[in-house]
Amino acid sequence: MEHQHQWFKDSRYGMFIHWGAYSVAARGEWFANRERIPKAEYTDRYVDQFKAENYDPESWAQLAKEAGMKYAVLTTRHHDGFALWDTKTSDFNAAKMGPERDLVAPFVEAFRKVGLKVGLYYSPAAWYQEDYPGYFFRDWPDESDWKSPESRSRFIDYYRCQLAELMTNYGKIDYLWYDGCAPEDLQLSEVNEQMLQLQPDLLINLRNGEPGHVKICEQAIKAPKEDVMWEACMTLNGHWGYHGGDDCWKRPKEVIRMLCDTAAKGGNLLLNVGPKADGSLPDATIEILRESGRWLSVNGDAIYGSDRTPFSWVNWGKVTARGNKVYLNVLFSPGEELCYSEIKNRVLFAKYLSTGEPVEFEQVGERLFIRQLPVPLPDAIGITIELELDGKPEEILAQTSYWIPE
Ligand code: FHN
Repeated sequence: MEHQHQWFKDSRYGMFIHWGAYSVAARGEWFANRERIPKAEYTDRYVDQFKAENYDPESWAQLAKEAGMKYAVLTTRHHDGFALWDTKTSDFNAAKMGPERDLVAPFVEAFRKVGLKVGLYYSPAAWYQEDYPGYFFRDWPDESDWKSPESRSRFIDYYRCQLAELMTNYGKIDYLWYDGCAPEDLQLSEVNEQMLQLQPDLLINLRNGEPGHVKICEQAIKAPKEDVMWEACMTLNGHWGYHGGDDCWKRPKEVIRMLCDTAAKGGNLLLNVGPKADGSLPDATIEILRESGRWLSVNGDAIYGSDRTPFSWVNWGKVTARGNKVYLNVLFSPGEELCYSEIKNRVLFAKYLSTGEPVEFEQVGERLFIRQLPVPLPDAIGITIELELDGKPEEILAQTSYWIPE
């Protein structure tokens, strides 16, 4: 890993923000495609009604900080093609329509101000852009769908110019987050090279070809076989964009379980929020991030900068590691006695991470016993025991087979 990207590993946890004209409809970010809405109707009913009147990115940044997140990625332009910044490539943007101001600059300033890293999401797909093959494709158009070679090259000029604007107009950008929906080879390698010239320390996800740095896994926590930077992006309910009817919220404990899972596998969790059209965040989002952030504020050592562990799964939570420390993140009480039988090393010391209080333990051969675990667990989300080992964590048995095929 290049040194300028060390922040990504140290962070392990970020905020994904899906926000745009589609938030007006309050039924997610794909409704225009699913309901075959023509551009004129989309503009009248959604873009022109998108006012962002309560937009306060400082409150988003404050919440991200309270949640224990270390970076954030904003959707600067989603599949609808409506840009949240003052692009010169088209008037279909927030500075010319709807809010009638650039919404990207305040986001970058607010998150930078509280010391978080800043990422910009960009969707190569642009349903309502005149040279884009069209907006009613079930998924993504392919090569044969271009209206003409001329419209294809105009689209490439448009998309390259927009990316250059984003990587030039807002100072230092830490992360370029492509969405994997490019029709086909849009000169991606040249574009990524160009972005790295504009932003030498830039981290680029691997959803739009090489050069890139971060493998993306969506709505699942599956580590790539090779030990590379990777990130799982997950929704907090069932939608990325704000959906007024979707109350299937994940509980704070599920957020921490996901975070321990990605950290144990040497990856990051990019957890999504979907602000309403006015810019305010749903109450449930705020509550869940604050409560999971409370756990992280006293157990962060188990997550930030974690290494990929050689360990498998346990029946009381998740095991993470960093250096010669192993963290038993007990999320599901096993009762007073916890037995852990994966560590080859000698355990030198054990303590509760949140209080620093020493924990009595006994190592009998391959089995580690902790016998006076509090019942119920004093924290509704769970408690973490830090083990100091006599060296780099080693597993007794390497995991070679998986119930769930890779
Ligand atoms: O279609 C998009 C979806 O709306 C959302 O933006 C996710 C986030 O990773 N990406 C696409 C689906 O893969």
